[in-house]
Amino acid sequence: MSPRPESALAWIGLGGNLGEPRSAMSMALDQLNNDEEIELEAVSSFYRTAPIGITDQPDFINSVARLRTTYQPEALLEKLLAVEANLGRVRSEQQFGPRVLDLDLLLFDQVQMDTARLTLPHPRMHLRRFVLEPLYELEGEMTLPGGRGLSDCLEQVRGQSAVREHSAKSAG
Ligand code: PH2
Ligand code: MG
Ligand code: MG
Repeated sequence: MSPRPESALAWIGLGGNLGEPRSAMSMALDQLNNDEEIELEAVSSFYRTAPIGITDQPDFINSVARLRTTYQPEALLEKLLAVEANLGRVRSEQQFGPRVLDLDLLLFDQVQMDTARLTLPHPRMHLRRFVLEPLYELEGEMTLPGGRGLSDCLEQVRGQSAVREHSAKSAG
């Protein structure tokens, strides 16, 4: 029997602004947790956030979750894309446009990588309050790969809107 690979911690960003994003996000978390290679450890509150990038679209609901996983980063990314597809995500959507469900791999331990398929940490996470605020709720101060402090990054994006809703547990 081969030994089980060591597990890693991964943080994912969840978002959506079409249909019922809260329920799509909750179902996505269930689907992830049902995978043998993934254990859902923590989920932030849901936040209502103004759209970044293309601003002429509905507000988003955003959240961050911490997973323990025995997947490698690329395999976890494939899993996230599969869950998005299961829950009705259509890939022809505009890059920063409206979507039912978006699952982004933000951090994978302290891994730094940049391939055609995957960049870690997520290249825009430090610019987005809708990511940093829920991440801070889960982890408090943490050092991001590369050495920047989470609260320093958060200070830079305080001008963006992020309103905390109920906790993810009660989301239906
Ligand atoms: N996602 C985008 C583009 N803009 N804005 C907010 N507030 N939340 C998002 O999740 C978001 C966005 C592309 O993934
Ligand atoms: Mg995204
Ligand atoms: Mg995405």
